[in-house]
Amino acid sequence: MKTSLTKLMSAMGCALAFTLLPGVPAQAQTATTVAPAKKAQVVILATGGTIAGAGASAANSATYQAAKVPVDKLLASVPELGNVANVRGEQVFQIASESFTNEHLVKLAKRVAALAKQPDVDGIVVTHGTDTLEETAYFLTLTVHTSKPIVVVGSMRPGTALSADGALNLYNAVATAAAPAAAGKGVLVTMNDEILSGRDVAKTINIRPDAFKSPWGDLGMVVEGQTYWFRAPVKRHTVNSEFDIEQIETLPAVEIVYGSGNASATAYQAYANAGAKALIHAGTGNGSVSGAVVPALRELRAKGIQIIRSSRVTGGGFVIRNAEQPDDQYDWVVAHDLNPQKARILAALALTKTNDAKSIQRIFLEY
Ligand code: DAS
Repeated sequence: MKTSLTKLMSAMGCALAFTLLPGVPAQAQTATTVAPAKKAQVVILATGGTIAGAGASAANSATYQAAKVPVDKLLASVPELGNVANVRGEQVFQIASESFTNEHLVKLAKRVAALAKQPDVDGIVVTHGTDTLEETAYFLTLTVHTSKPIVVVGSMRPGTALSADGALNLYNAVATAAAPAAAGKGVLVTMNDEILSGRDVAKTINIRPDAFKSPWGDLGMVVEGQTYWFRAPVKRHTVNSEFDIEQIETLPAVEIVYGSGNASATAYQAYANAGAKALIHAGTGNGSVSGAVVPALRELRAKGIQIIRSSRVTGGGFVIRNAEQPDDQYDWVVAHDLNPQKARILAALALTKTNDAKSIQRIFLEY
C-alpha cells in the first residue's frame, strides 16, 4: 500500500528510502514515523586520478600530482558518505588515467563484475582520473552483466584546492550508487551534480568542473544526496550486452588516427604494421577522409584490417554511412555518434566476436 508521500517521491523518480512500520496503518505513517530503510552497501574501487590528487597549495587547482591519496583517506575525507550508504573501499590501482591501458580496463571490469555478483553489495563506485574516465565508463557498461548501479566519478581539481569538486562528486556518486532508481540504467557518471550516461559522456573541457557533457543530455541530477531522473538510455548495455567480461581476457589492438587536410597515410600504415586489427579514423566533419589517405585505407582493408570512420567533431550529430565516403563499396564501418576514443573501445570488443565489417556495423548501431 503506497502512502501519498511514497507516491509523490516515486513519481519524482526517487525511491522513498523508508520502510513502513508494521502494525501502524500506512495512511497514518509519514516520512517522520516510518523506520529508515536498511542503508545500501556500496563498494568504492579507487584507481587514482585527480580525485586522489594533491597540490602544493590551495591556489593550485590545475598544478598538482594525480593519484596520491589512498582510498581510505579519500573515504575519511568525506564522512558524510555514511549518511547515504554503508561504504568500504578497495585500492585497485593508483594511476593517472592517461595511462589506463586495456589491461587496466579488463582487470577493473572483472573486479566490478565479481563484486556485483555478491549479495552484500548493492552498488559500486569507481573513482578514476578524468582523462579517460569516459572510456572506462563505456567499457564497463558494455561488459559488466548487472543491473546494480555502477557509478564512475572523478574530479577536475585536487582535494587540496580552493573549491575542490571531488568531495561532492564522490558523495553524489555514492548517493547514486545507493539509489534503487539508478538500477538498470547502465553505467553512470556523476560529475558537477549531473548524472550522465557512461555511454554518451565525454570530457569536453580540460580545466573546469563542468567538463563532462553528453551530446544527448544528462539522465538526471543529484541534489543533497537525492537523485532526480529525466531520461533513460536506449542503447544496449550491461545485462543486455553480448559482451561479457567473464569471457574476455585480452583486447585486440585498435588505434586512432587524427584526420586533417594535410594528412598522410603514414600513421595508419605504421599502426597496421605494428599489429592493429582496426583503425579509428578521427575524420574531419562527417568522418571525412583526405583523398591522399583513401587508397592506403582501402589497401589496409583488403589486408583484413577494419576501417572505422569516426569524427574529430564532437558534441552532437553522428557519422552517416555512405555520406562522405562509399562505405558499402569500401566495406568500411561508421562509428555513428561515438567519438574516436569510445569507438576504439567498442571496436576492440566487437573484434572479440567477429571480423566481419557488416557485423561490426550492426554492433556500432546497437551499442
Ligand atoms: N591526469 C588526469 C587523470 O588522471 C588527472 C585527472 O583529471 O583525473 O585522468
